[in-house]
Amino acid sequence: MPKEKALSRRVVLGGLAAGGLAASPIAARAMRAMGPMKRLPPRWASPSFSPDVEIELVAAPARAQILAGAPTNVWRYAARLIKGPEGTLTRLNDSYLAELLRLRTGQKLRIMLRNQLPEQNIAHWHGLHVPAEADGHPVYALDPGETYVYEFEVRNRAGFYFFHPHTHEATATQVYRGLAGGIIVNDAQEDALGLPSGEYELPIVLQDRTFNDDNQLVYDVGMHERMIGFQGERILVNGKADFVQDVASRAYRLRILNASNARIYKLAWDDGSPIVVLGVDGGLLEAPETKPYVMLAPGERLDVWADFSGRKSGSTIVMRSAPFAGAVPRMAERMQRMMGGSGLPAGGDFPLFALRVARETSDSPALPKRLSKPPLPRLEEAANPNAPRPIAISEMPMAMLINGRPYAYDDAMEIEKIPLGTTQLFEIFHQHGGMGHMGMGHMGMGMGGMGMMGGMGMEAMMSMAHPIHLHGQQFAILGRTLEMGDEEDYATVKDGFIMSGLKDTVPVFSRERVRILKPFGDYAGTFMYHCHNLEHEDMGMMREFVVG
Ligand SMILES: [Cu+2]
Repeated sequence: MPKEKALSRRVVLGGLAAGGLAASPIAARAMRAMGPMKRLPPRWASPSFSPDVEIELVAAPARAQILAGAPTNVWRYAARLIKGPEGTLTRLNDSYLAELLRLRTGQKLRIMLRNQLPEQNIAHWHGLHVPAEADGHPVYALDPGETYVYEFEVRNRAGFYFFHPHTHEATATQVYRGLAGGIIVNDAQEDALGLPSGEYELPIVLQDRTFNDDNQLVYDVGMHERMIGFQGERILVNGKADFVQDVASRAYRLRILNASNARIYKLAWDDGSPIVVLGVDGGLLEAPETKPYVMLAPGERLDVWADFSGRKSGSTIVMRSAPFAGAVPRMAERMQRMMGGSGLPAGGDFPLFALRVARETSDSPALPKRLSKPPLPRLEEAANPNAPRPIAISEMPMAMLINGRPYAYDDAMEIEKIPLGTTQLFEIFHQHGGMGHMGMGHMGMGMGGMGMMGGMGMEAMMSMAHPIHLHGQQFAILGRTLEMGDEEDYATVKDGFIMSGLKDTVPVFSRERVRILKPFGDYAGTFMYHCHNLEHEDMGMMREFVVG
C-alpha cells in the first residue's frame, strides 16, 4: 500500500531558515478555514512588579546531539537566570529541551521571552494558574525580534508543569522542532515528606520524532497523520534516543511528562511490577496509588515512586509502552499494520527507557502512606450541578471542532462565558459528523460492508482519543463512562486512569464521556481550551472561555 506514502508529504525541518510551517499543508488548510490571527502588542515589564525570580528565555535555532553522528537542527528555548535562587535552572542532558525551571509556590516570576526565530512565537505555561495576559495566548505572538514580558505569582501547589509554544496554527511544528521545557514547583508541604530528591529525582520528558538519513527532523503531515496526529518513528527521553539512566538500588522519584505532539503512552514496567503513583498534573495525590499501568496522553504528567531496592548491580528495568486499542480510529490502526513501515504504531508495544542499577545500597527512604491532600473542587460548589456545560469533540477529515465550531479568536458562545469566581461542571464527549447530541450509539457501529475510504463512515474514521486541556485552574475528574462503545478496546486502557488528583489535561477515549469540575477563580479574561493532540489543535480543535 504505497499509496498512503505517496499522498503524504514529507517536510524536512532541517534548515535554519523558516519553511516548515510555510510548506505545511495543515497550516495552508487551516489558514483558509480560520483566517489570520488578530495580534495585540507585546506586554512590557511593569515597574511596580518586583520579581523574586527573573529569567530571560530566548527562542532561537540551535543544534543538538540527539542521535549518533551528525547533530540535528532544532529550535530551542534557552533560559538564563537574571535573578533568583541557585538551582532555579538546570540543563537536561545538554538536550534541545529548555533548562528545567525549579520554582516555589509564592514566588513572583518575571520571564522575558525574546523571539529570535524566523517566525512568530509565544510561550504558554501549561498547568500554571496565571493571569490571561501571562497565559501565552496566540493573540500575543511575537514577531521575530520582539520581546514579551510575563509577570505572575506562582499560585500552583508543588507539581510538574510544562512550557511550550502556543503560536497560532504553529504549535505542532514549533514543539516538534524542540521548543518545550519542564517546570518543577516545590512547596513546604511537599518538602516535609522527604521524597527522593537531588540525584534521586529524575525528570523524564517523553517525545517521539522521525529523522532522515542526515539525522534531521522529518515532520510527516500526510492525510493519515493529520487525522490521528503525528506519530514519530523513535522515542526520545530528555532529548536523547535509546535513553538509559544509571541508578542506585533504592527508591527514586520519576517526574514523567508526555511532551509528544500526539502519541499516547501506556506506561508499564517490563517485569510486571505495578506503577506506584505519587501524583498527576496538579501535584501529589492524597495517598500513593498502585496501578498495573498508567495511560499518559500529550500534556499529562505523572509522579512515580520507583523503588529499585534489592536489585542487583547490572540489572536493568525497562519502562515500556504496552499495547492498547482505541487511541486512533480502528481503521487507522489496521492501515498502520497493513502498511508496516518503520514506525512505532499508535497503541503499539515498545520500550521507552531503561534504568540500570549501577550501585547497590541499603539506604533508601520508605514510601509515605499519606502524601498531600489535593484541594479538589467539590460538586456542592458547582454553579451548574444539573446543567453541565458541554465540551463536544467532533473530528472530520477537514474540520476539527469543539461544540460545533473551529477555533476563532474572541468568538465565545454563551456556554463559553464563565462568571468569575464560580466552579463549573463540564461534560466532555464525542459528537461526530454534525449529528448533534445523538452520539454514535444510535448509528450502530460495526465496520461490516464499509469500504476503505468514502463508504467507511465518519463514525469509524473518527472515534479516537483526544487529550483535552483546559487553561487556568486545575480541575477534578468526577467520572468517566463509556457510551455504547467497544468494551474490548476500552478494557485495554481503563485500568490506567488516575481519578483522584488535580488535573489540567484529560484524554477522552473513543466514545467516552468524562465529567470534570473546574474552578474559575482569581483571573478574568480569555483562556483557551483545546485538544492537546497538537495536530488537532492547529487544525482548529480549540475554543476560548471568556471569564468575567
Ligand atoms: Cu484531538
